[in-house]
Amino acid sequence: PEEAKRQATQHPLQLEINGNTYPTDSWTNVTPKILSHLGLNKHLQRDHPLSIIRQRIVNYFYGAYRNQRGNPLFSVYDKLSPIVTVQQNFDNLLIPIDHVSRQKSDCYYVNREHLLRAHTTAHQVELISGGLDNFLVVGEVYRRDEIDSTHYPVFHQADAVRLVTKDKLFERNPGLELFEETWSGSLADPKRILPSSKCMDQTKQPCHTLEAVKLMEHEMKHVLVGLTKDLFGPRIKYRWVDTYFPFTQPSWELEIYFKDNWLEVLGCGIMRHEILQKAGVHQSIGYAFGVGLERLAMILFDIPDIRLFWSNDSGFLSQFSEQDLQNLPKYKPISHYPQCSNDLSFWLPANVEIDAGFSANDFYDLARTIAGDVVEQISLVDKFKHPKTGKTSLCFRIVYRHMERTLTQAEVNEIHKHIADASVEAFNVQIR
Ligand code: FA5
Ligand code: MG
Repeated sequence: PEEAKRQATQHPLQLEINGNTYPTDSWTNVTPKILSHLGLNKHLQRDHPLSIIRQRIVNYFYGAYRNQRGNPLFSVYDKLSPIVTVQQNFDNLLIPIDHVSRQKSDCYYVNREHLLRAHTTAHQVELISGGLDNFLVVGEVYRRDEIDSTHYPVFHQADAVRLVTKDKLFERNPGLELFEETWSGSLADPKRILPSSKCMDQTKQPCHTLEAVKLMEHEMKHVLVGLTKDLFGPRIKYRWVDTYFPFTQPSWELEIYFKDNWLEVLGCGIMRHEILQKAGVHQSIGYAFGVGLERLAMILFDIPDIRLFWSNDSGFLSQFSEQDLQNLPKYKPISHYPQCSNDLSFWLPANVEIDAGFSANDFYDLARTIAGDVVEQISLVDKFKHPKTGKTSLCFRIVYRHMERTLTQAEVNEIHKHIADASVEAFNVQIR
């Protein structure tokens, strides 16, 4: 615990990751606990439920698009390093410089220049620049987030890009055009990333013709509904919801109706033409989408807790097999160990408030680094300001549960104490 505390509260001068050395700086916020996920490749592990979902998606795309010789059109990249540059994860995708998703409180930064990818879309531009026009990217992504049964700071995504030329798109309607005649061919300098507020614009991009956009939209939605029906069965209820992504316009989310709720499963849209231009593609239009694998797997296998995907327990892993990809078994809980809930209350230092000098995500990371996966859930249950001192008091409820055995109260108390001590050290708080 002493070592965990030290590691959680300060960083070495440099980090050695996958044989590369990265200098640390004031942006560094990756923790050893988070870095321990690199290379685990659950999406490639034989018989793992995430690997089974990956294969179902890849096989669906292999079947949906074939060339004249009958070979799959799409190629798959599932071993790309999750350490990417700020340029790959944000700039290349036209994500505004002041966009919330860039914040230190939302991402795991190795340093000012490098981070653990927050979406598999980060690889889009390098692959297109390399000449690819139909591809899938699968891998784990990293986001700082709350902790509960459906949120874990590492999860998996599959992304796809499909580019088509005028001749291909209008095979049956020669004479139609991808680009407006009135369009000069130049767009705003794609290297200039402007600050801008998140605004939804479902109109087509000015450079595209309406025919081209409508045909692409139709093809994309047809394929994605096909994938959804392949996974959830032909009778699944779904709907399209307009949304905003900086890298697509127009953009949609696909939701499915599951257990009396609409659940978002993927995001997609018509690729911004500036991105293609930057990657050296001038004569094509493209669609792109990104889907989360855990969300699909939790529904399809009836897996109740997202942490189970990281379990090495043979009682869990032995329940799944890639022998029969079409027949997905329902997960049978091994056993239910009791939860144990402890509250931790403290005063923030004077003049410090939540999101002004103290971030709840920093506390979640500290707790996770010290206690590991026995922390099932953390929630902020109380917050108030002392009328006289002006100091802010916070109360976090930490729910402990071991995945494989019963924790004793004494064990929990000891872990809880370590978290309290480390909080004092890291955030200069005063335990109440
Ligand atoms: C993205 O990550 C976009 N890059 C997707 C995209 C790609 C849009 C290409 C357009 C073109 P979003 O943050 O909504 O978007 O995540 C995409 C999907 O990942 C979600 O629909 C969901 O299935 C999954 N996902 C997102 N956050 C979580 C989470 N915390 N836990 C589990 N799954 C998640
Ligand atoms: Mg979303």
